[in-house]
Parts: sequence; structure tokens; C-alpha cells
Amino acid sequence: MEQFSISKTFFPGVPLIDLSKPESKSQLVKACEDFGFFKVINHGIPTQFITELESEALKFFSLPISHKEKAGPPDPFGYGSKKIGNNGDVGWVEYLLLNTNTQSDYHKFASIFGEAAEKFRCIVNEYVSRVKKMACEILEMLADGLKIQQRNGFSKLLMDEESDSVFRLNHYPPCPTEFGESSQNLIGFGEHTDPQIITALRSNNTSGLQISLTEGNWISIPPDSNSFFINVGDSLQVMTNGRFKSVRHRVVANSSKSRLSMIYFGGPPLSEKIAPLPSLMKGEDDSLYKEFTWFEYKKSAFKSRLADNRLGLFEKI
Ligand code: GA4
Repeated sequence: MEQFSISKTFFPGVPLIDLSKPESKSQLVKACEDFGFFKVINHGIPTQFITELESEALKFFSLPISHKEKAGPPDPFGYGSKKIGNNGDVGWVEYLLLNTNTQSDYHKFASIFGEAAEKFRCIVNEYVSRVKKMACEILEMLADGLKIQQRNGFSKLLMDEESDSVFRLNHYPPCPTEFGESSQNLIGFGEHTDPQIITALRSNNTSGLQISLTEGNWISIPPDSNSFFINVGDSLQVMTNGRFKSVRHRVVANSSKSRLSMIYFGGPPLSEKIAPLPSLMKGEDDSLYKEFTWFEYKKSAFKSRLADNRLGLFEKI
């Protein structure tokens, strides 16, 4: 009788982690090792904070382009459309990039929102502080799961006043019909890994997000507006000396529905040295990576193209 090897062909699905269960720690570690990506439920963020920001974001994106452009260009913060970064990447997307620490970018919104700019700022701040708290809890569970003595070994970098974290609202309008059949393959946001420590994404129920575990193979992630999707960033890969993988991901455009995602990128202070935690190396000199600060990595990242293997430059040969 013919035997089927299910394990080789069947994709078991994205790890689903229940944050309310302390025993999730080991599942979290495994998800970061195997996928660098997982979905969390029971995340503790009340729906009201999510839907409030979502409706503000939709209000913003539905303004005429000439209004939205007043909040641009993204240098690197502000409104951007199609152009991603400074090195020639484009996608079927418009977005708002915001710094989570300084409020200096909000003057860009005052001319569009008028007094509502202040309300927008408050709603973003409230949302970001809750998502940051959840991200820190996840990082602490991971530190426990890895048996790192300092439970806040990772999370303290996000909690630091100088933490260089970013917040992004991405709006992917439905792809117009004149693009015809090729619209199926139109890229919303090109493939890349995130340079920071950890990313927390919440989207509406429109599909588009895909992850790649092996080169050239893409897995579509079913959307779930009640959950958060978390991914390991390059910096966490380095801090775990390659044990956790920063996941390559992208967004493909949808031909009929618009997709809105709200993304928190938790990063360390600029002066922070990004290096494997000593307890995660066998010997002192066993780091797979050269020494660098977050400032150096970020500078190099912003010179790169989206799809580049940014960590490659920092690997020891
Ligand atoms: C990817 C993760 C975040 O969205 C981001 C992106 C940034 C940008 O949009 O300006 C980058 C990209 C991201 C990595 C490589 C460079 C910089 C676009 C790009 C081509 C805000 C970030 O920190 O790095």
C-alpha cells in the first residue's frame, strides 16, 4: 500500500499562542525558532482601542490625496504613497509612518485635521502604549522560556525612554480592474525582514500578508482582526545568536477589498549594542555577528533595498 508522508507536504499552520496561559512560554520559543512568526490571542488589548484607531486611520486615508500629501513626504516620518524607503522600492500602498517617542511629526497633521489632530495623537498614543505593553510581555515570556536570568533582558530595550520604536499605518486600496489579471500578483509591500526587535501587527479582515520560510515559497496568512500577528525582527535574531529567525514577509494586493494594518515596531535605543545575550552563547567569542549598535544597523538598513539581506553585512564570515 502506498504510504503518504503527511509531515512533508502539510503545512501545520501559523503557531497560535494564548497569552493568558503561562505554559505558552515554551510554545512561544518554538514559534520564534521555527517560524519567527506567530499569532496571539487573549492579548489583553480591549477592542475599543483598536477600532477607535482603525476608524481614525480610515478617516485619514479617505481624505483627498492633496490633503494627505500635506502630511508628507515621509522623511522618514509622515504620509507616503507607493514609494517605500529612499532606494527605489514601490508598492500598491499608502501609509503613515510615526515616531512613537517624539511628537514632532504631528504638526504635519494639524493643517489637515485642525483640532482633530490632537485627538488623533491621543488615540495613537493610547494604542501604541498598550501594544508596547503586550510586546514587552511577550518578550518577557520569551526570556523566561529561554531561561535568561534577567526577565526584562529584551523588554527593557522597548521600555527605555530612548527606545527607537516606530508605528506604521498601511492602507492597501483594492487593486483597480484596469490592472486586469495581473492584479492578483501586484505587490502591496515587497518582501523584507524587519530590522527592529519585535513587530506587532493588527489588520482588518482583508487577506494579503504572506510569510516565507524557505526561499521563493510563500504561505498566505489568513487575516484575523481579533488577533495580533507577531514577528521576530533582525535585532532579536542577533540577540539570540540566530536561534530565533527574523521572518521574511510581504503583502500582496487584494483585487476587491482594501486592507488596513496597524503595526508597532519595537526597537532599542540608538546607542544600544546589538549582540547575543551571553547566556545564549557557548563561549564569549561565539557570536555569529560582528559588533554593532542599533544606530549603525539602522543607518545601513535605510541605505538598503527592501528585499536585501540586511543582516548579511553583519555576519561573521
Ligand atoms: C521595514 C520595517 C518598517 O516598516 C520600516 C521600513 C523602512 C521604511 O519604510 O522607511 C524601510 C524598511 C523597513 C527596511 C529597509 C529600508 C527602510 C524601507 C527600506 C527600503 C519603517 C523600517 O524600520 O525598516
